[in-house]
Amino acid sequence: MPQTLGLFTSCRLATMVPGDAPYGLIDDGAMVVGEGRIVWIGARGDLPAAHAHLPQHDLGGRLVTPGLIDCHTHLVHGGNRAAEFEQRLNGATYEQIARAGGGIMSTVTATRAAGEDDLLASALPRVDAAIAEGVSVIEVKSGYGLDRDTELRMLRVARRIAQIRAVVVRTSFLGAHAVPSEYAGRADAYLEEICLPTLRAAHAEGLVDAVDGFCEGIAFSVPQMQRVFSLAAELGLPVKLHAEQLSNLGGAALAAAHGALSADHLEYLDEAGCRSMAAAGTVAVILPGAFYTLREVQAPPVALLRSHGVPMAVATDMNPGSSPMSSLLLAMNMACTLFRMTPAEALAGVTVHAARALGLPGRGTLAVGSVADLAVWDCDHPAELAYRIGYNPLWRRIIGGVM
Ligand code: DI6
Ligand code: FE
Repeated sequence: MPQTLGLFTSCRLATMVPGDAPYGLIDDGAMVVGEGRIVWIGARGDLPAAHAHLPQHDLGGRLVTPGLIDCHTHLVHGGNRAAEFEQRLNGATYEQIARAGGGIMSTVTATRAAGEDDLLASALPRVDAAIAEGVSVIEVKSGYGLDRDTELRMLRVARRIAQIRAVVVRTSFLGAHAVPSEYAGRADAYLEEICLPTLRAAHAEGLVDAVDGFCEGIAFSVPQMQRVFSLAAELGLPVKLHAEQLSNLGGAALAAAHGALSADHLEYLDEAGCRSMAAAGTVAVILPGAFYTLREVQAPPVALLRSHGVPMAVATDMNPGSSPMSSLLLAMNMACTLFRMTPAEALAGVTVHAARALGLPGRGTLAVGSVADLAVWDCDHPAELAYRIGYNPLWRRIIGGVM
């Protein structure tokens, strides 16, 4: 729908354009938006006379950032695992719970049992929590079906979210998330008979934007992930990977060798893996919610990633087991407090670098040509976004330049 030009004034702009001032900050900014995109942006005093008489929106001196991007979630799933949380706090171990059919398989069971409408209904409050914090793009993975019908159903639900909420959804096929109990001890057979054919089917239905996997001792090995990535390449789909979360299997180097958009978690990443990621331009997605929930002790090597110039994104990993967290603002705070990222890195991690982790040019920064999806905050300075805990200063989102 064509839109007339509009002018936003009286705002502090955190453009997040790399290389500029910290946060790409413009103190007294102005922004001209048309057709859903930014047409002009800069200091108010530099506004060209041609734009000065456009209809004006006064933002009351508030802070404007790009709409936030949560680039790693498992938000479509059945049930929850609060009972297991309670069991663990009453002394049961994760292994005991898993052996009793709990853990990830309990979510698989609940997800398989849920119809498409039920899955959608249970996902929406989580989506709405993200939107309420200024999120305008959210990634959603499959991976709790582990059979053809349920994997496809999860991805259809993800697509439906974008039809009923003002949010962009990017899907990742995560059939290689876990080996389902009916294939216990037969991971290769699961890949051959279920995972790979389901990826083809999901792609044929237009349900897949990227291909993901869980490369870990308890999940899939490097050679197994290689098979999944080969099919992704054949289908022309970009890849990403849960890598080095609980141990170092060399997953990050594998991902980088396949030109991955991102490698995610990375607590056990070593310098060689870091170099491979830097050379390939693969984004490191930092997920403090899982680290916190699992009470991990080895933090991802943030200083190493920084020194090698690997772009770092930050995401919630919103999932019912290892990261039952929907707050991207809290993820930013945790990335700073637990991992010593700076507030500027945390904000870049949920904007410009998150966009890159999803392969979305034209998002995550405020620049001429960028999509005018904005978050407007009752804040003076962008460091406030990562600083507070459990406090949401969002004033409103502006989607496609529309107030
Ligand atoms: N890494 C994780 O921590 C989660 N998935 C993954 O690939 C675990 C998901 C769950 O416990 O449900
Ligand atoms: Fe995950």
